[in-house]
Amino acid sequence: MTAERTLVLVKPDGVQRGLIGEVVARLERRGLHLVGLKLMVIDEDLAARHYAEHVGKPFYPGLVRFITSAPVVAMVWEGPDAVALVRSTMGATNPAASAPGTIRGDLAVSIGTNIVHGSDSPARAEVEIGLFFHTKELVSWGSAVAEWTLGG
Ligand code: DAT
Ligand code: MG
Repeated sequence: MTAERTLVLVKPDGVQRGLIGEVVARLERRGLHLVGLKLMVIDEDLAARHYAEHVGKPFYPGLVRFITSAPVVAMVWEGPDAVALVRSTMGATNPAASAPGTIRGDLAVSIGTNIVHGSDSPARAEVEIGLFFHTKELVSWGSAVAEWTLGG
């Protein structure tokens, strides 16, 4: 089985609202495996690299202002199909369209402040993990319950 990795951010609104534990708990309960974690403030340069695909869109300046405005929690989660599993646990970008039961569908009302980021493809995940973490900050550890979550 190939384990995939993906970058997750608890965005400034999630940290300010005390939802770090809520996001971590949902991903842990889903069965994914945490391999990197840090609290940090994103600077303008990192924001520009992370959100490069959105440069030039009308919401881009506000997005950069928001993501650099207060600390975030950056994490790397691992598991089969980790990218897709995180995206489905997050819910749709616009909370008005996010299904109840998802992080955004349960906890967010605004597209600008939607609590959580997750990489949108395995290729993008690799790039984003490299932006936020040094290889030595990622810790691989054997999960004693893996056979019960991953089907052995
Ligand atoms: P996602 O975060 O679901 O991957 P995205 O990559 O399309 O969504 O956009 C990145 C973030 O930018 C998103 O979480 C919130 C913000 N954003 C996207 N579209 C927006 C819009 N139309 N108005 C305001 N903010 C927007
Ligand atoms: Mg995105």
